[in-house]
Amino acid sequence: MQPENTLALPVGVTLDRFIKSQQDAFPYATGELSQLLRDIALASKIINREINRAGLNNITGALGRDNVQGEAQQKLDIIANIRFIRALVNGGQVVGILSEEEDEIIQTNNLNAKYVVAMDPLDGSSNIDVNVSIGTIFSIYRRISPIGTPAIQADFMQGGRCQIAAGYILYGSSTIMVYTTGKGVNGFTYENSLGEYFLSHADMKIPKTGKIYSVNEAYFNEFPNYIKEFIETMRQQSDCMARYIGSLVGDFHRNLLKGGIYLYPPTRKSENGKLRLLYECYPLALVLEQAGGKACDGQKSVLDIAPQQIHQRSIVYLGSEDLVGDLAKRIKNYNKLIISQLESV
Ligand code: FDP
Repeated sequence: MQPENTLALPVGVTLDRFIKSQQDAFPYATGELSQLLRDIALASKIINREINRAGLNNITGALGRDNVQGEAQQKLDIIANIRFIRALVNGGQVVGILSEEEDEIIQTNNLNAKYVVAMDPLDGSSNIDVNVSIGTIFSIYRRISPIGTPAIQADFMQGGRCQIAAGYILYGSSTIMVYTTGKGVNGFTYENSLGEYFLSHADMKIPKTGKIYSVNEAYFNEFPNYIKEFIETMRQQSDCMARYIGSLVGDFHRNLLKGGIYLYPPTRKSENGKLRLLYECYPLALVLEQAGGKACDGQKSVLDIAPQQIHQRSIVYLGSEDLVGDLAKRIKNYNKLIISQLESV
């Protein structure tokens, strides 16, 4: 006979309970950040549902207009944008939202709210129509504008180290929400039948080194020499692997679990890189640093880049400490060489 205690095994720790237990560790916490994280989780569940029905609902394909970055907006980009904004407006904890899909910051009219959110509601849009993993990335700041007034751009331009929470949702073979509030990184897998996220990846740590490099090699000939040399060195290692989905959240998540490096170097088309500092690079850099990895733009830590514009782009190298460290060293040596060559002219 099956022992009774194996008949109904515990389902695990839900995201809500986890958030609550973290909040209880801070005696003066008011619960507003916890509510905001729940609102983000709720929006992601709705988007997860939309994505799963995408092929059936006539919501794939381009909308026929470009976003502020000049990129063709997909219908699902817009749906995710609306869903997130609605969840954050109704949740009441956010005074302003910066979205990849909107030129200007969005005022929620929750004038007494303490927080602002910068987000890419649906990243990797070129993958939507072909059933490849896509993601949401978010970054949370405590506002610096006075309570009772609308959000201002400066609320979003505080710099990466001022983020009080950041994370992403990956809609992949399963849906997972990974986030940090500056005390480690935890991942929660979505259980469709219960409609709940459950803690599945506690205290995530990226391996110190790795064998995977993720870069769009179609641009190889355009990369600076130090990037070409770095890639050549990786290729020479036994069991090295090139893995590039072309969907940032998917590439990032795989490397976080397995160890590796994601590179978006300067190219002819994107001299300053392609990825957006405020709602792609900063949040992933915070997750990475909290998980023991490194994020840099070749000169400095991504979190130390001073923001100039809300939709600014950045060169970015994200990954295992040893790999990003090695690349940063090469870039430094290359820059020294250039300076000494210029001085000797
Ligand atoms: P996409 O243009 O499809 O939205 O954030 C932009 C992004 O995707 C990332 O998700 C992805 O890693 C990268 O661009 C892919 O760019 P390339 O096609 O230039 O490699």
